[in-house]
Amino acid sequence: MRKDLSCHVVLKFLRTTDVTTCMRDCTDNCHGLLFNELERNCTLCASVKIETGNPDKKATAFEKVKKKCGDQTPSDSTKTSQKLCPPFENKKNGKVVGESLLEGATKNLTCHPGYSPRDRNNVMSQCKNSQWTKITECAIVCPTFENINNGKVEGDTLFEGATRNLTCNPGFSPRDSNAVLSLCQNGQWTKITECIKDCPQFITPKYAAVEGESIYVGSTRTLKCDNNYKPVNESKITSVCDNGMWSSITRCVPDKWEYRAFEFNQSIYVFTNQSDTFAKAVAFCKEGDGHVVTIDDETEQHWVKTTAPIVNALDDFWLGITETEVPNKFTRIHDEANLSYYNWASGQPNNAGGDQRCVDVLRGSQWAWNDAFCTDIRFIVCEVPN
Ligand SMILES: [Ca+2]
Repeated sequence: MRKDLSCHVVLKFLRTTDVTTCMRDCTDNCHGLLFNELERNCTLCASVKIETGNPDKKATAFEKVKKKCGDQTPSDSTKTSQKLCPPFENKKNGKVVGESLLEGATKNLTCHPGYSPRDRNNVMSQCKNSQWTKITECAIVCPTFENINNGKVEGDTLFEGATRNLTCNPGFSPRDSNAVLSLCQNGQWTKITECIKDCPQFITPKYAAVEGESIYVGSTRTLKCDNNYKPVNESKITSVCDNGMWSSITRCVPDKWEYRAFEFNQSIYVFTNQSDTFAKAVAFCKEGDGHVVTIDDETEQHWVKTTAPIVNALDDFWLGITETEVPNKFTRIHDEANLSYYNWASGQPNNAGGDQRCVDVLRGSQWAWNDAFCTDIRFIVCEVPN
């Protein structure tokens, strides 16, 4: 059949709605024209030239069609019944497969290795009203996902739009629970949070209550002092859990305390305006969950020496140490630790009068130490953990 298919016949078929039938019938014939060249009617043969494929063969085909059809301009009805799309522009980093330019034809996008469709649901373009519908682009694939310390990520592909879900190991929690998902976007993984160690049980300071139960990173405890107590440092009443540790929280001291407080090396030094015997001083500091100040090394001594003068009314004050059974050996009374550092004033300890078993710090001797009678009256400085 149609061994001698003429332009007239071609045009006739093109006028029919069933172009596909025409194609099938004419594939092997049609004066050596290629299958898809039959899609174009005679007046649109020019588009053959810029189609993909073998240019020489196309050009020959074009010439043939032109020669045969040159004076057979199709009718207007033919033109309107045969809409065509323009040649498809190739996609970067990918290949578009599909030859027909006819209304209704489709083209499929395949991305080159190392690339993936940005939108996997939109890889097919269709010729509609002489326009190709918009399709997605080829995006670079994401690198291998780096593991997260103390957690595990789930997800497989590295394609655009792929996800990784983070689960922290037991005893660890996500720093930001809203950022446990990473998305492959433009060849990069979006930022994902980290797994942080949970905190231990919170130890509530004395004379106070705290609210809160969770022990995850970012959890907080806020101090509320009991009646007749106040926080020694108003600016530190909240503790936050981070890296498996609670940040320092202040302590509650009796409302009636009057003092100037300074922070140094994990402690609050409460320079009170009270003075009393050593035993009373010990009891006094306990009421504020602290102890009579001790000086444990040269750094602390230096700090006391530079800070004490700031407190105008302050005079000689007690240290929280007493003499042991061994003469001139002293121990800290709050935890019974032996002392390894001393800073005696010149000529001290002299055990004057035979029973100087307590220790005070002398304003008049650059805040160096002296052994004194425990019944002496000295200022009270309390050291409260911060
Ligand atoms: Ca003395």
